[in-house]
Amino acid sequence: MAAMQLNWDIFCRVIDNYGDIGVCWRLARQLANEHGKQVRLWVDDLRSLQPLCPEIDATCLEQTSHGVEICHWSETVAVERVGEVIIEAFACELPAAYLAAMASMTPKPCWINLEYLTAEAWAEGCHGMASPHPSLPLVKYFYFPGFSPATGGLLRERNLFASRDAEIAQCLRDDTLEISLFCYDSAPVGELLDILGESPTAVRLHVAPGQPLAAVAAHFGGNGPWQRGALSVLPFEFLPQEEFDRLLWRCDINFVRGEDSFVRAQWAAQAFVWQAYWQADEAHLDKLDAFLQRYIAGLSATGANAAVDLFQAWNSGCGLRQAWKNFLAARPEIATHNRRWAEGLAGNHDLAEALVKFCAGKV
Ligand code: TRH
Repeated sequence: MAAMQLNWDIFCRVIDNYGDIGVCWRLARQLANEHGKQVRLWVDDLRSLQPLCPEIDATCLEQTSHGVEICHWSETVAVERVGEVIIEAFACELPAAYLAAMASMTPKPCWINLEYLTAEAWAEGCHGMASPHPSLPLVKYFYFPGFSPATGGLLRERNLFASRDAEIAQCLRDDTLEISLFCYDSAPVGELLDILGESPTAVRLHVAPGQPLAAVAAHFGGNGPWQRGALSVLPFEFLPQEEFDRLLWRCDINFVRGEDSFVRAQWAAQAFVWQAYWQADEAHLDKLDAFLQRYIAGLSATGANAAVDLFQAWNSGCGLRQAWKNFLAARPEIATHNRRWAEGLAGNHDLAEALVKFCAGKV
């Protein structure tokens, strides 16, 4: 029966970094584990999934992990079965043979283009829009994640807040300020390190591998760990996705980037600083402004200015020193605000659940 929509195929083409596969991997697991769907995740680059899910074998063309069937997506892939729901992540363009197989099905499958996250208002207008295929009898629907009930929501597992709160409750803490760093190499990392190195109180900076670690190593030299005054800088190995979430829960301030870590920092309900993924024509700055406008509602003028100034300084490379000072002063208010912000967002539907309902309504 079509309305059951048991078989879901998610197609993911890795452009760069870990955001595309990070989002698809979370969605695939949630659909399988919370909604009982049989999910096949087609990925063109299994090596980018492997760090997030170390159990998989990046050379194996078909395997199952966390209840998800993971298939290597090559251009010559043979189509034995077409899902009842097909998710084309980030307009990755389905293989022509697969599209033809979709078009021959009765009833037609539900075809979704899962879009990138933005807080910009236009995403609300475009969410759910239908786009008929120019020549095949198929309709594609645009699905926009977002921060308001007029969008497709954000990925949030059912037990997420309970797991987070349990982890924080059992976390043994001293007075050290714990910070995680996951950013692009365009961020003013050297300046941040200098500022943190002057801290009168203990700071522990956990540095992600790749661009963040390269930026730190370029500033300090060597491979770390490093100690500068009261600042300890600790590189960490790439963590499985659930472990990365836990790190964010345990830190007082999280520097995050892109899309998926940005959302996870919000669920962590700790202070965070976001570096947007660079886009041509400074389009990422519109994304940043749109998010900040929503996010600061409810903060005092001082708290709002502190958050806006630090996000902007981190993204532009200008004014970090003063912005950091003001942010630290406002941190208690910002941390309280972030918990409220996360709870407010959780009042909206979670993306996986909303997507299941959306697709059921398109049969
Ligand atoms: O890696 P990113 O920069 O991804 C970006 C963005 O998604 C951007 O919008 C997109 O256009 C571009 O990729 C192609 O940042 P993001 O989105 O935070 O994704 C990182 C993923 O890696 C996220 O799922 C968290 C995960 N991660 C771990 O699981 N373990 C780790 O140790 C680290 C550092 C990250």
